[in-house]
Amino acid sequence: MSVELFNLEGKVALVTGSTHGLGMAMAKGLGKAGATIVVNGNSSQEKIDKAIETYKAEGIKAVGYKFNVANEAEVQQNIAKIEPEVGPIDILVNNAGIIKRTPLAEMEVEDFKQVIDIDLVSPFIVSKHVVKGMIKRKAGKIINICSMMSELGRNTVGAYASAKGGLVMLTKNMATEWAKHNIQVNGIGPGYFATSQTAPIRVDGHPFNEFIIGRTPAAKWGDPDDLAGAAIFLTAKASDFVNGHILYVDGGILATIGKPSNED
Ligand code: GCO
Repeated sequence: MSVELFNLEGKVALVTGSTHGLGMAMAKGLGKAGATIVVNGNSSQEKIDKAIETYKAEGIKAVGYKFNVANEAEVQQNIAKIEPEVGPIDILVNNAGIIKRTPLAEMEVEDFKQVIDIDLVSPFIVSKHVVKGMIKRKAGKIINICSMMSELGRNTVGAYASAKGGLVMLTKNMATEWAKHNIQVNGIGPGYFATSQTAPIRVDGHPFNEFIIGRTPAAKWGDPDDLAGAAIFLTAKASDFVNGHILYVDGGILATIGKPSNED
């Protein structure tokens, strides 16, 4: 097995929502494998600048672009700047996402639509504008960040689950249309990870915290760094014939029905 299979030296990787959390952990993995990271966020320039410092402190080449992935005009303008300023985008990770935890019967339509817009429509928008260059160059790697909720339901996260379920089919359809151009489009489905998004349901004593630990064969929350290997694999030469696949990184949750609470 050659290390070349996992080498990203000379590649440019745009990772949306990479100022913190899973996006940052995956982007760091790609950066350490040699890629230049295009860091994206939409909350503030300060947050992006701070993230860039964190990447650079770890020896990673990183540049920042603030834009809203759900706004096509902003996406288009920024992609048009990134390509001449940093280089052609070889790798795109559609990671930016939000969650709203509200029972469906009480959820405002506007809130439901906002979740679909950011978690499902924006991977389409960003990919649409990045893939044009990939098609011209006859090479590209795209990862869509899916979820346990791509496969399973859970009370209060219906909008998020609808978007993440849709994202699996978007991944398969992108792979179907773009594979002939030597573009691989795959998904990563993270299980339950310790991030700011899960902070409210991870606190000690919260019933959900214990539930997840009991439900996960690995018996723990994932560490965001556990995702780096999957991200490197799906953006490197090692995965050149892997297309339309969802790689679940979940400590085994989807492999099992779970166990009664009185069982070891
Ligand atoms: C929830 C969690 C999940 C995770 C993750 C699981 O409320 O159930 O927030 O949805 O964020 O996507 O894979």
